[in-house]
Amino acid sequence: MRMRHVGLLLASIPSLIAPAVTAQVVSESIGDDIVRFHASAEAKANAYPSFALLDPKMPATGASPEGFAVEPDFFTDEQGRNSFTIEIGPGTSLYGTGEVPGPLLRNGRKTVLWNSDSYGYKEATQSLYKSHPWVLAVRDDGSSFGVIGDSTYRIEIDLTEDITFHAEGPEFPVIVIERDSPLEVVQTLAELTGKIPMPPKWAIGYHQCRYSYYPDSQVREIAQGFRDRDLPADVIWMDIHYMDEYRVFRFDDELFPDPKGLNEYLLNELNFHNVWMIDPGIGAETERFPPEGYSVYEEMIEGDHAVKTSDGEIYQGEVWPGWCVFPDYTQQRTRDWWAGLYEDFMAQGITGVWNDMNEPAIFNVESKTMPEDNVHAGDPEMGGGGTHARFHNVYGMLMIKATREGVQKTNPSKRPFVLSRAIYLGGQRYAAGWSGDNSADWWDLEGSVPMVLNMSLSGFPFYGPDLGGFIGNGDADQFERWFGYGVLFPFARGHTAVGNRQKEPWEFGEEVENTARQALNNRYMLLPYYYSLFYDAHTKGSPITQPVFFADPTDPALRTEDDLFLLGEGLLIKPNLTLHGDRAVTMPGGIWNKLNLEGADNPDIPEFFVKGGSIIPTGPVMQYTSEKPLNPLTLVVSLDENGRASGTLYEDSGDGYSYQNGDYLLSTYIAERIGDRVEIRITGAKGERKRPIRDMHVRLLLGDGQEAFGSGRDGSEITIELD
Ligand code: NBV
Repeated sequence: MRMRHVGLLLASIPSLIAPAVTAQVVSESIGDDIVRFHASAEAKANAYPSFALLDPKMPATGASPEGFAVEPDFFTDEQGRNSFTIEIGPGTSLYGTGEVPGPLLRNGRKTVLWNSDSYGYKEATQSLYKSHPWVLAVRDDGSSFGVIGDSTYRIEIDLTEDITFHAEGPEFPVIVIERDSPLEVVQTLAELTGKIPMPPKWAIGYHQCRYSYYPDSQVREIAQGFRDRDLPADVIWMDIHYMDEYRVFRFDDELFPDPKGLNEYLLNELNFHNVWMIDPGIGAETERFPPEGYSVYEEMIEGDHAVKTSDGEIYQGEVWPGWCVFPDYTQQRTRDWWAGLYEDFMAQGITGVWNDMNEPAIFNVESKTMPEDNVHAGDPEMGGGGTHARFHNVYGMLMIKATREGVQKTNPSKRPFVLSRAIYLGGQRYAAGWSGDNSADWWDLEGSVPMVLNMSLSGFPFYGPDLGGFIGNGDADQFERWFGYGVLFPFARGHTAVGNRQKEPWEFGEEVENTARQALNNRYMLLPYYYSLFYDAHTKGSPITQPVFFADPTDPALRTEDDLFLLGEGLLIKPNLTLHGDRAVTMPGGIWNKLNLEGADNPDIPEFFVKGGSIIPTGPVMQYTSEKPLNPLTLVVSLDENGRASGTLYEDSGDGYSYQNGDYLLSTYIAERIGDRVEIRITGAKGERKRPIRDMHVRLLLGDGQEAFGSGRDGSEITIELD
């Protein structure tokens, strides 16, 4: 354990600092057991405002606490990069670092934070689409700390021995969160960097996508296909082929002559929401849009909104429409202009927006992005203008900030839904995310679990992979397995690339379709639980998916468990991640009662286990999230060793903001074994929403698949007699 030093004191009286001590590390508290370190008083004075933190200039709250256990050693490495190392003790497990391929445990690995279009990534790929300068460290005793290296520049995170960050930019602050458990560290990360906004309920249903569904008649047919086959789904997606010559905010008038009519039909006739893609590259040729030209491009030039080259010219890079210009989202006025573009767009009945290619991805250059010496204007709040090297990793995040604002403004009474490919630490404030262009193979199928978990441990809960794989056709077995468990991820979307076979759940034959139905039915039955977990993420910053070591952070055997995951603290998911389902897993200790949902005897459907002490609220199977009221409410009860269990159910109107004025109901249910009977009742309710008059069923899990049942009315006590 290391002791605190006197840096803060010196930093607060800079005039007294003699040159010899200016290299003294400065440390200051920015919250309870949260310490920010600067390499020196000078580094502190020169630090850029933070993009990760909710408060870019988060003030110190006082001196760092006595005996704070973690302290970075700042140094310059042989390549001249500003670096720091935090030593870790034996038995310390490292996680996080954002969107990373390969196993859950990150000890021994290197990650390079540089948002990259990483089509077909595999385990050796060091940079994916997102940048999270963040490591979660779990000590052998389960106590934990988290480290933010608060720089936007390219960073190499080296976990081969200790925790070392090398940044290709100026000195930067290091923030350390010290807590008793990994869960508390992740919750505190959310306090600092922002919790997710509450999504509209439809967005936690199933999403169907393809690159691309077109023309509009195909979109209708696919949505209808779900309804005809009783496959629950809420959303259908429009990828780039809807655009007129790939111009964003423009519709191809042959393929999509009436987007508004399409969206209205989908919503009113089929109860499907829609999401449409918008990329950052603005096509620079105007002659194809006579007579008035392409106004998005023209406004961009007239308004001086574009990123410039180092010579001060407007930068052009090639993407889908050919030569493109790129909005400089580092300026408020450009973000406002961009947000305004959504007004007409959303007026077409659009319910959600997908921002792709926002690393930004550029074709035909080796770097796959714009030159690092390009220039962004940068408002003073961002620390002024600077090179693309400084703004690259936050380019996508600033884009979705503007997109979200625009979408929100057009429909102030609705909760926006935005999906983004590029993200920086804190990006959960603006959008959900997905794992980009994965492949239809078993490595990607099994790797989805640790990927989702490490994103979750990096403060990003609303995330999932392209189910079934983006690149390649895959085969029926693999699609069935991936779909069977993957629809349980917080963001559940099937997607595949242009040229591939159709991958709607019915396209692989009857067996696969049946598995897909079971999987989707399970997701929709669990909606009351999911929605409550999203509310926990929104209010407490709790991760929705959790690794099993969260169930017992002191058990070293759980630290490397890649094949299992938890939904919240109470529900464990055990998929078969290999074709023959023959890989051993380590279950956490304690009581985990098996819960049989649909497909309990189907190896393509995962097994479900409920933690002793938990109550999981479930509802009826539905074809879309607003199809039926929650009636009956079915509580799945798993008692702990003391014969007790508890759980919460969050309900509100499913969209809009009335919940912020009390229009919600948050019920806490408890179960208690008293002698030969178990009593289930409400112990607390918050919110002003009236409890619906409804039936309540109880499934009391007794282990080995045995259950006892009870039923009554929600709000009154239910008793189950055990014999
Ligand atoms: O817009 C087309 C695709 C999209 O389907 C995919 O999900 C993105 O990750 N997009 C990338 C552009 C090109 C893909 C080769």
